[in-house]
Amino acid sequence: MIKTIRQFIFLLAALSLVPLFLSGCHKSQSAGQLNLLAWSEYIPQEVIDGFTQETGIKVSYATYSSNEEMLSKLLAGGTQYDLIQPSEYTVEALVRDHKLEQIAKDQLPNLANMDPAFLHLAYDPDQQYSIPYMAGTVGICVNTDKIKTPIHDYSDVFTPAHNQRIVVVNDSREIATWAMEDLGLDINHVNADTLQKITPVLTQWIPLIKVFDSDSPKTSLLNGDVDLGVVYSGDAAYCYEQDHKFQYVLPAKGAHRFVDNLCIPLGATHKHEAELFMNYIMRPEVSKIISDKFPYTNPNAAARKLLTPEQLENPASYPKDTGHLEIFHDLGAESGEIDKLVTDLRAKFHA
Ligand code: N2P
Repeated sequence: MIKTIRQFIFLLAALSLVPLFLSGCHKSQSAGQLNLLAWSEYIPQEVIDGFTQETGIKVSYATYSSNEEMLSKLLAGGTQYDLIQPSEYTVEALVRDHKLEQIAKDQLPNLANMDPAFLHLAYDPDQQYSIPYMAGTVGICVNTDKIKTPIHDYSDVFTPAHNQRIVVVNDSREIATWAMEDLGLDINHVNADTLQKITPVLTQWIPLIKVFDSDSPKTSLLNGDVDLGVVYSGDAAYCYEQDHKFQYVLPAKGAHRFVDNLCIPLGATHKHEAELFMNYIMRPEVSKIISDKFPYTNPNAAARKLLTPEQLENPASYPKDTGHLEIFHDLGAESGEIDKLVTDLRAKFHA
């Protein structure tokens, strides 16, 4: 008897799966595919699901935590990606090397929603290869319950008093830039002399760091594992939303202001799907979902109108320009030298 009931239940379950299976087959035959390679913790699952639901296009979503990691995944071959999310300096390099598809702008009516301040920037003056996704800065997030001394600059973060209380983004170029800013060096021209000058500074700073985390630097701040850090503004903004004891400080000597973009790698097999996705995320109500989840600086003017006053007053999402915000340019071969320096120092102190 039990056996028969079991068989019956099994039959019912199998039958209920049939329509699902059929519709699945049907969709994969008619609908497209989009292979997305994006920063971790940047595109809400809700946005991806909404896109799939509306278009039937299945999205496969791989992540990375630095531009350099994205480039190596892109160039490694194997998986063919249709959409990538490079920062300004990486768009510059990809355009120069003819590695991007030209975007069909007639497919992007929602481009009209974007704040012109984020369009036609130097890395893509004719807006042929990129659309801005989110912008932000890399700055200092301080738990003011724990840190009572004033924090204005990198040198206030990296002091022996903060030994093993610091989180930083796990990104060699960002880390080297803080030492360059501290020494008043040009962050976009790196040579042997620069490397020699920043080495003693980084040798002091790197051993003090407890956590290297680009995926979610907010986590160790929120759970009290560390008391301050140099992190992405979106992570600091999220901490501030949770508790105003987390304050955001843009280092007085200078900080990186980034614009992350969506671009289509040359030869992408699903270019049309990629353009549909670009246009979808530029809808104000979709872009708002991104800001709700990852509170960076939203370059979509129409979406910003949908944000709450609290969101727009968040000092990490929409900071006052200190006059010392700088964008990165491609460093060419020197970027490998920087990575080697930082990686070697880390290996030395964080065995
Ligand atoms: C989101 C990553 C932010 C990108 N987790 C910094 N360019």
